Amino acid sequence: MQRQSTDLSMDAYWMPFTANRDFKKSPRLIASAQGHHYIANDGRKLYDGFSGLWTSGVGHCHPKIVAAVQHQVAEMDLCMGFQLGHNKAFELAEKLTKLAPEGLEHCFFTNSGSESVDTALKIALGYHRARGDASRTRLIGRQRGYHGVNFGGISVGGIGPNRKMFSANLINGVDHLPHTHNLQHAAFSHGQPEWGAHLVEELETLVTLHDASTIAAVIVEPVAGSTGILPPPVGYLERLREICTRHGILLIFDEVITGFGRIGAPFAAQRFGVLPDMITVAKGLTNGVIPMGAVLVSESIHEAFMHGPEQAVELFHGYTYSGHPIAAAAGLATLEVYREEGSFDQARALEAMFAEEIHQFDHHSMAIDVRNFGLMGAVELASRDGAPGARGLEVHKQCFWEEDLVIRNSMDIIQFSPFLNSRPEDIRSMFAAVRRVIEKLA
Ligand code: PXG
Ligand code: PLP
Repeated sequence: MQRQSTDLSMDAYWMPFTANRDFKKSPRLIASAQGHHYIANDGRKLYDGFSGLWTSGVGHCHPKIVAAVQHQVAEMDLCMGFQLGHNKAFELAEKLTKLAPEGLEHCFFTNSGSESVDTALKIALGYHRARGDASRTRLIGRQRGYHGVNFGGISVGGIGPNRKMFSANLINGVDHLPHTHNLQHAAFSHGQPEWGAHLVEELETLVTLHDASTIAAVIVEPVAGSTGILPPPVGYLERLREICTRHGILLIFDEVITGFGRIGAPFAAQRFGVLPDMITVAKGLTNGVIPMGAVLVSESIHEAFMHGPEQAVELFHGYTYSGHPIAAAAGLATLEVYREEGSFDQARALEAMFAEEIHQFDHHSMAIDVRNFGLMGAVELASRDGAPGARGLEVHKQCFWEEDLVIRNSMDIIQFSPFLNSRPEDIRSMFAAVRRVIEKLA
């Protein structure tokens, strides 16, 4: 395996979600990014099969977004965001709510998906309280759900390793629906599995157990992403909406990954025709160029807060950088690019070939499942005896060193997140490269 020579001191930087000691023995360092490629420190041009980190749908350093950021940083670097405002935050909120399904008419800005999730959970609790329904405090997530890394997000989240170190301090009164992955009934499904909608009935069981009057909200990823792509079983989200509505429980769609064209529509809510009460977003909001997230909120939730004396703050929540001018400028330019280039339709048009290509792995002896929806895809490899995750990380590394390709693994699940404006031949080459790597694996 090749090595990049570097005299960089690597000790100080504690890298996020990274095997730090392993990485620093053989660092994979990137010097620049342009369009669909990274340039590594050693000069190699690598194809980015993950669109950044699900972030950069229209490619790296899109000239229009770069120009907007360059202009904004010189014009106004920061504007105090509490009791003061600037045009671009209002314009972006307006445009986002126009893009969102009808009914989600308000927008609260954050700086990341994790902050969006914790903000949405707080708004849910505040909403019930504002309506005199303060006993509705219970939050319900789903096993294998990823909702970022803040305390609220890991509490409703369902990824064991993200929770265990903090388990005694997770927020109280949280339950989890079962996840929908099942190798026996739904392995190698194309798109949404036919099997599994019944699993949502567990919510009725939780309502019976706790009483609806104690439950504030349910949060799910419409297509679970980080855990390894779990599309919703046919009928699942529709039924989830019905149960929540019947019991006065708010439904939050965490669309940090599924938002902004990743599944061929502005939001999963539109793709599936299911209207949640709130949507959390980040990543694609600025094409990954500047950190920014948002919570899109229904008219009736927002309205519930707009009472009391007019001079009083309605929601005691906000971040120094909520609605940051540079992020807002990046967001506005990004939405403009999506519109001008027809990015969501481009993604939709690529879906069929992406599905066909990824399902070439269905008959590979090492694959135990292949899952896809929109431009989200996963090939799940059998784990090596006694070394879960080893194969997956090896695929990531071999792709980087031997195939000039960046993809991601979650344990032994190889994940793909191609650009919304990918060239079909690049998607084909990417899978061919991964196939070569897997052939060589033990
Ligand atoms: N919700 C969802 C559904 C996400 O996918 C977050 C919240 C948190 O966003 P921030 O911006 O705080 O990271 C995410 C982020 C992966 C991977 O490998 C996915 C995410 C982050 C890092 C890695 O799939 N999703
Ligand atoms: N910690 C301290 C000491 C602060 O003063 C602030 C914000 O003023 C924060 C944390 C929160 O930072 P942010 O608003 O960027 O989330």
